[in-house]
Amino acid sequence: MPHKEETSVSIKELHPTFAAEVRGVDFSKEIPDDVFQEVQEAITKYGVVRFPETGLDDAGHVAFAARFGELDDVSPYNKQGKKHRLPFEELFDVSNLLEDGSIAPLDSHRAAMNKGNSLFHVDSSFNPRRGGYSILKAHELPPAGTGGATEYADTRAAYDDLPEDLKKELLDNDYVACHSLFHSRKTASPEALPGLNPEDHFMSRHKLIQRHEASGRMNLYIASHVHHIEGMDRDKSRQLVERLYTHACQPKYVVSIPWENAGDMILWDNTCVMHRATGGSFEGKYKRDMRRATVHDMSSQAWGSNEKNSERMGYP
Ligand SMILES: O=C(O)CCC(=O)C(=O)O
Ligand SMILES: [Fe+2]
Repeated sequence: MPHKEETSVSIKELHPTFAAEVRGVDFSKEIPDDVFQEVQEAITKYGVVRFPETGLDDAGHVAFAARFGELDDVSPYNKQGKKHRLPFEELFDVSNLLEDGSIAPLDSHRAAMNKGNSLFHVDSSFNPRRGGYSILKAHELPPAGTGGATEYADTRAAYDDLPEDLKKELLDNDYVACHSLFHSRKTASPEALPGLNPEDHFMSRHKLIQRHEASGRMNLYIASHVHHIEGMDRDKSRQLVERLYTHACQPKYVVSIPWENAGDMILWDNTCVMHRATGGSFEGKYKRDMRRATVHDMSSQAWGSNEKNSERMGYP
């Protein structure tokens, strides 16, 4: 074994099976290759990596994300007539703010669409090419103690713990799940998007059980976006999706990571963990300005069973 030089990086585990905090990465300058490699090893192993107080601005955030691969952007959302508040198309606005920077009223369409993020999900599984890494940074936070943590669920551990007979059924049948952004939005806010039937729109198809290539471990690729299992009787499909989703969302697979300071950043791998936003007393009262860059998945499973095209979903 060649001797590996020590870097400044230190790792603290945040949960018994996944998620870690990484300190000692100096974001104020170009990150050396050996440090970046340690970050890659950490995200492969832990699925979620928290970097406290990065000091990164929007441009630095986008540049860091771009080191992982090709970035997704917000153009499909803006095609629907929305104005983008942020200076980069590669930054998704997951704040509780309107386009003019004011707090979105709780009864606004913006708040209704944001509610979808409070269900455990993976990013962009509803597009032909799914999301790989997401990198979320706090720009402005509500006062401490008013809520707004982000939670993560370990879907590799959830798969490992499934009963053997269910695992066998899943593997033998190699089920494909159909994902829709409209479905999760309607689940979270049934009154929003009236007259819109997810079944009239594109659904992205991805294998329900797949190997997470970077770690070699099996993963249950499920999310609030899953509308049904292809080719399965609808009642049976609903029961199976509900059973697997409820299983993966159990508290024992979940870690809650609070945001402490502006500049805190969390990197996660959508192909082996789910995540969700949580509410709190800040809602409707204080700004929570969160910005996210998402890297297109680059594994062999990135496109699932979808046609390779640049179509992506957005909502009105
Ligand atoms: O606001 C959060 O805590 C998470 C939002 C979200 O789902 C995302 O950034 O992908
Ligand atoms: Fe998300």
